Amino acid sequence: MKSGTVAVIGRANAGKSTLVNVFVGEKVAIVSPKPQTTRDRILGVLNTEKGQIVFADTPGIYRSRNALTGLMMRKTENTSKDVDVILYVHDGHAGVRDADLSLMKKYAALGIPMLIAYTKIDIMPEERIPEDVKRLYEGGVTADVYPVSARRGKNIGKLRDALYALLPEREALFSEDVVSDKSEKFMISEILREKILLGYDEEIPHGVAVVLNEFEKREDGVWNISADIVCEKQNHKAILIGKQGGALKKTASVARADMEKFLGGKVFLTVYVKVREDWRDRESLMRELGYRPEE
Ligand SMILES: Nc1nc2c(ncn2[C@@H]2O[C@H](COP(=O)(O)OP(=O)(O)OP(=O)(O)O)[C@@H](O)[C@H]2O)c(=O)[nH]1
Ligand SMILES: [Mg+2]
Repeated sequence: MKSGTVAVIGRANAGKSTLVNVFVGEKVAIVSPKPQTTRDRILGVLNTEKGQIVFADTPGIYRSRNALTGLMMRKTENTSKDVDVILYVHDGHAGVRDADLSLMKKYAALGIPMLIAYTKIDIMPEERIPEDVKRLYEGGVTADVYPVSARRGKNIGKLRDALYALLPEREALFSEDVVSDKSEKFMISEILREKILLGYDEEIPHGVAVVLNEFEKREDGVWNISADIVCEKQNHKAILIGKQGGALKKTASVARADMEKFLGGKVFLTVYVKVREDWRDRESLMRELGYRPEE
């Protein structure tokens, strides 16, 4: 059977996690309209009669000077070097800039087979696609380009077949019932972070980490979950909580609904907001909050 790993790489907000979720057929990575949604490498596994593809979703390429971004970018770089195929995801709707060409050429130069997913074609004029593909080619990018829409499921099958064609004949890396390398606990904390990304202006979620202090199924089947929302500034705490706690209540209630879907049971959720001044620039705090370099 065919089996191997595919690193999903590209700029922040390009649509990588959405694409991985569509391939896997389950939500293994959270998604939001804000850049830097994904902070870890997340494996998502697809099994078909053709074989197994292990997608490695990665933090999107983003310029920002804090230590957390530095750590995220190292995770992306390390992932790109140790896979069978690179799937470079480009947001077609955003157009093609010189910086995109440089990034594509940088990853192509690693010498690993590479395909380009030119995504979000559902929200752009169709006639721009061939023009952009020509611009890529003339700009020195020779990888095959697959126009897709993860949101509409367009051309996903074609891209999947092209990926299989590049994978070696090999035994499966994961057993068939595995969809992700991340734990339920990780996904639960990510669900809460996703709702914060969706519910607040950019500067707030970028400085938020979620830590679960309690994650336990009671005898009556109800999940007891208690989470700290850790932010980096005192005034962010006030915004997160909102007037009479309204904003936090709303966030927790949307998060709880999604957690219940994910766990398939009732959830009792308690959230607290804490401040760890500028944690994104302090290695020891980053570690404490779960952001560590890979071993
Ligand atoms: N219209 C449209 N929107 C899309 C498509 N794919 C993703 N999006 C949207 O684009 C935004 C970013 O998607 P993500 O999947 O989080 O992007 P990402 O590349 O993983 O972003 P980072 O993790 O921040 O690097 C979200 O609002 C998605 O809903 C698509 O095919 N069509
Ligand atoms: Mg992502």
